[in-house]
Amino acid sequence: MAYKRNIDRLPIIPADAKIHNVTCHYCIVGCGYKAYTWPLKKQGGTGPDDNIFGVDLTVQQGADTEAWYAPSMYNVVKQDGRDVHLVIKPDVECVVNSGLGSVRGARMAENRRSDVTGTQQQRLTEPLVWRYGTWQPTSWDDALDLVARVTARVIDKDNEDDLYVSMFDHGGSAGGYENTWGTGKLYFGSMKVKHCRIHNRPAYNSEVHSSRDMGVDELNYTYEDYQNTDTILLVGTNPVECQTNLFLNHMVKGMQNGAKVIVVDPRRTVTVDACEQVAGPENVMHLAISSGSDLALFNTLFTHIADQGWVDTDFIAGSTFQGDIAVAEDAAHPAALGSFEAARAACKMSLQDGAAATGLTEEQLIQAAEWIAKPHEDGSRRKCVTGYEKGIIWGNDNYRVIGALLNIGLATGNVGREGGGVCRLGGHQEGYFRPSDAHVGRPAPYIDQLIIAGGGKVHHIWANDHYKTTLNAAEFKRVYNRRSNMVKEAMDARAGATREELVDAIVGAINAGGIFSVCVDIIHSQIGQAAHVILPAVESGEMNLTSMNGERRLRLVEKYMDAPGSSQPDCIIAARLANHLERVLREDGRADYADQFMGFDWKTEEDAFMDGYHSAHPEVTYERLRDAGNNGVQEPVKGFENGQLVGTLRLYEDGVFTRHGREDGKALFCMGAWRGLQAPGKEQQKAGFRFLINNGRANLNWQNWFLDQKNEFVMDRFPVPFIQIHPDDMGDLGLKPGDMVEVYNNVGATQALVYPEPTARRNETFMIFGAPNGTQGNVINAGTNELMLPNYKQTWANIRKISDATPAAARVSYKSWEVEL
Ligand SMILES: Nc1nc2c(c(=O)[nH]1)N[C@H]1C(S)=C(S)[C@@H](COP(=O)(O)OP(=O)(O)OC[C@H]3O[C@@H](n4cnc5c(=O)[nH]c(N)nc54)[C@H](O)[C@@H]3O)O[C@H]1N2
Ligand SMILES: Nc1nc2c(c(=O)[nH]1)N[C@H]1C(S)=C(S)[C@@H](COP(=O)(O)OP(=O)(O)OC[C@H]3O[C@@H](n4cnc5c(=O)[nH]c(N)nc54)[C@H](O)[C@@H]3O)O[C@H]1N2
Ligand code: SF4
Ligand SMILES: [Mo]
Repeated sequence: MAYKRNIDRLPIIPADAKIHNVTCHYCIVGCGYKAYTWPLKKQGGTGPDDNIFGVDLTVQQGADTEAWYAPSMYNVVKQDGRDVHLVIKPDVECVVNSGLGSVRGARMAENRRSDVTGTQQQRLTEPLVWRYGTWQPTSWDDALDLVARVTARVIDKDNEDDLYVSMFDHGGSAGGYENTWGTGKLYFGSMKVKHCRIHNRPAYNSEVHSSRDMGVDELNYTYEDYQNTDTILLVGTNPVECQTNLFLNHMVKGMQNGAKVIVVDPRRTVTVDACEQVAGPENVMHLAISSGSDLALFNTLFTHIADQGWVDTDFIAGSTFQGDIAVAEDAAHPAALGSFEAARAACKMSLQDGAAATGLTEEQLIQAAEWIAKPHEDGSRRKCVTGYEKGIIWGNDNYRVIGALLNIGLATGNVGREGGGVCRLGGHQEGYFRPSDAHVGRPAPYIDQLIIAGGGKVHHIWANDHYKTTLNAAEFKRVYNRRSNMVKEAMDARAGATREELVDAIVGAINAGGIFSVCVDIIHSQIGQAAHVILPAVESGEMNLTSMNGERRLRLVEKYMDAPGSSQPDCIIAARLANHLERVLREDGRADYADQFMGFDWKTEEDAFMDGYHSAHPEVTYERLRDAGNNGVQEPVKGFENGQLVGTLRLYEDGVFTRHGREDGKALFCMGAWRGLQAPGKEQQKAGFRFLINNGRANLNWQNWFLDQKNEFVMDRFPVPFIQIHPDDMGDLGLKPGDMVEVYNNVGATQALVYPEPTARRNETFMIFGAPNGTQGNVINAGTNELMLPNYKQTWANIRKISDATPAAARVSYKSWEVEL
């Protein structure tokens, strides 16, 4: 058990503690927190003048008191070189979370690196270079010189195709406007790297091509829309566990105000359970569709709603494309786009066919259509807000499915209206600001497959770990280990050589099929085990960082602690790498090319912010964001009036749709008919293996466990990844709770601990993704949609027992996750 959990007292925050604005850097919701710091040798007192809360702490506080914090919200960290107490607690004034925390955000403090309390000692403190058969610590100049020299050998002014880049495109945990600009300016400004991919998918593309092509930005509402709507439609998302305070602070209020809820998910989630408890089961529909059948569902609902005349004819006439086809189906558009009537014809699906494809009853389909679109008795329009996420983004036929869902929102006039919106619920926070990526092309190159086929000579990796989180991961790791080892062996063979000799040796190994790998991370990750140079980055809180949340709320996280060792913000690492590339190219006599790497004389993250985001949004500065506090401003920022930034509550309130870049400002409908499991190899896998290996997230774990793996609270709960299985299936396989199983199929294998789940359907399991000791991605095949969107969710495999529960697994509770709220 973590030491703090046994602690019986914590220091009182003194009245004069320093206060910093913090947006939780984990999920998209971006809850407001305050970080309090004060010198180690000082403590507050119980008197109202002696503590930050200004209350008499000798008396019992009320249940909702703010004058409180939990052990997980406390740590001792360095600030300006001195030890300070740190408390990071939820901010009641923040409209996003109104003082709520979550099991992730409320542990931000305990997950900071501390030399006093010993937390997160895994954090990297200095650059490491592969030398003498292992990783050796070194200076930034030494490490970056090697990276620059090797990189410079494989790139040229008009050909950067041998440099492969994997980079985050988000805000919050890594990313942020500073860091996406730093990396973006380097790879898309100085260079035009086309062999790049994003942290969560094997290409540089959009998660929601169709929404954008239809003219609709995917984050178009404001969270309040959940509070004043008639129906909340949740598709392929599990907000209790993944967007926790959006659920608790906004969706729950909506249900309390009378909203009905429809959840589209093949499995019963804790979200379904929580909605039933809040709204009453009669106001909640769980559409437990067959895995991957969303398109059939949406096309059927669209057809029925249109046939009943429950559409918003004024909106369709005024704000959507009139005519037939606006964009034809082609290699870049997996469905044609056009008018409402054209889409109605193309998507036509009867209740009978819809029921057959989804496994639902016709009654369920009719009721869902009524809850979404049937006007009120007085004839007024029904409001419906739609939130969707990875169940369809990483699901079957991404382009058509998202298009079909948006068709319903557009047809019913629910985009750009109060109580409406068709939005991604989101993953990380957002913070994208980069030069154009048009040179990448569409469809974008499938980077993982190219690497597996021997492509790429130098690979720069920024804040992601494909070993744990990509698809076809077993094959990727096998090839990547072999290719990076070729370079390690060449380096080992030249131990003691000069820099020039070493670079020659590396380039020799690269040309023989090796890959030189540079990993920028905050810990020594799994793909980092294959890397030759490891560069330590800082996290949110160790730098100033701007990002926006799922309702486009832009905030500044103020730096409240020192970075470990010599680690640097990602934007500064990108700048120093650019500086070194410029120098090396100039030394090489390639002055023209070297000139392209100028403009990186940033000293701080604020310099990067001013050079990037601020240049396009001149009214936004750190100072103004600091003043805007944890409520920030909703993008797009329209101006600065009376000392305040002026934002935008909701997009498209004027009924003009622009995301596709069309001059007419009209939204398009998507003409994508249902076509079964679309990605290559999925139908065969489904036919060949017994169990659906549905996969995704759980409340406690954050992403690939990069911090979790050194956090006792998390590891005590799940020492290894779980797989939820119906007890009768467990019986068939001779399994007990906690047993270790191997999950295997035609592309790979992985392992997990068995967690009984009585609400699961037979032969349908759910496994947590991204764990360090059981990568679910090992059993996902390489199949993507036409635009290289991975289909992580539709995976089938067999299961066999490996061992009885290990001692760590035997201690775990296997109780139901459905708890009384
Ligand atoms: N099977 C399956 N696979 C999936 C998914 C799924 O649902 N199922 N989901 C996909 C999705 S949506 C996502 S987002 C991805 C996640 O995949 P990844 O992006 O690979 O996973 P993260 O855990 O977000 O990776 C964060 C890495 O960045 C490092 N890091 C954290 N903060 C910083 C920082 O400030 N700077 C730097 N340089 N490094 C930092 C961490 O140590 C960690 O190694 O997984 C995808 N893969
Ligand atoms: N606790 C926690 N929260 C997180 C994260 C985390 O790691 N931990 N990661 C963040 C990130 S980066 C992301 S992208 C988001 C993801 O947030 P979500 O998308 O909400 O989470 P997932 O668990 O990936 O998938 C959501 C649901 O999709 C369902 N699903 C599977 N197949 C299908 C299908 O065919 N159709 C439909 N309709 N549904 C299907 C799954 O059963 C699952 O319940 O979460 C963010 N929040
Ligand atoms: S809901 Fe998301 S943003 Fe809010 S505290 Fe939890 S992890 Fe952080
Ligand atoms: Mo994500």
